[in-house]
Amino acid sequence: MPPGLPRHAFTPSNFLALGPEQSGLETSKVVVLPVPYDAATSFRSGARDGPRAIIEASRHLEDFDTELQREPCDAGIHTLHELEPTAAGPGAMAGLVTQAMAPLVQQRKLVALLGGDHSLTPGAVTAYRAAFPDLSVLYLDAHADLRDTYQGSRFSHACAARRVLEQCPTTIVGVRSIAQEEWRFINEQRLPVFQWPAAASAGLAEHVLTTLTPHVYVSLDLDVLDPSLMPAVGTPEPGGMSWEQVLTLLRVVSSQRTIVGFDIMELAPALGPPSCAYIAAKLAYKLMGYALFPS
Ligand SMILES: [Mn+2]
Repeated sequence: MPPGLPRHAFTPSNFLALGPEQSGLETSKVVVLPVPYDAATSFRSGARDGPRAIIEASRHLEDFDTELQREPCDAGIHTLHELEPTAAGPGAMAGLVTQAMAPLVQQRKLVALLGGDHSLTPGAVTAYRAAFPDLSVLYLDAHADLRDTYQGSRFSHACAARRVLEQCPTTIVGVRSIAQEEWRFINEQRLPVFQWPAAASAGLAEHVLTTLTPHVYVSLDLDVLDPSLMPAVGTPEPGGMSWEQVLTLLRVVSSQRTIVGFDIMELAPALGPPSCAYIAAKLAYKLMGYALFPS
């Protein structure tokens, strides 16, 4: 920073607007990877603007987490530059995500992928699966994303959970929109898919836990939340999970399993009020806190 001005005259543009002592790559346990890519969406696009909006909104969060009674940013949060999209298609883009994340995962960083559309998640899981052979994925989404192909592509965001399932056990929670072919596939394979609101009960978290291995990657499509809270998504579905239901599930999972990485996907900020980017940022910071300091 230029000499002659006090440090508080400059707001860092990283996640949580952290100063250099809390955001160096070497010393940070958490690494934020923004990926402004939405070429694989099917309805309304705009998720390419999600990462920037989340990081911008995160500067308005308090560092202190009242539930955990500590500042998770004490572990250090480094924000990478945005990963540049490729025009070679979502399969190639997911490959770039794997490449970008692999060295970070090898260093046991907690990588927080900010999307971007859900087609990026299989690439993140590839990086984590290489480092944690017993990995499982907790996949929160209004949609099952289990089609084998969609609109001519195996790498559409509507196929993301199918591509994840090919790599490791996958548990899907919050589903309330499903194609008949997905319905048949779920029943044939006896997949752990918790449909909403039918699965909403006090025992949900314990039931979900029985499906998860010791190391868990959390993939969260923001459309799992009810659209009254989170309208800024490309494919909103009524009847979704509440803020408290999502946090309770994640907190219980973090207390019984190790959350090694996560993503927050599909925020399309132009499709809703500014509160949506703030909610997405807060969710990312809550997940960092749960993963770093399990209660
Ligand atoms: Mn979805």
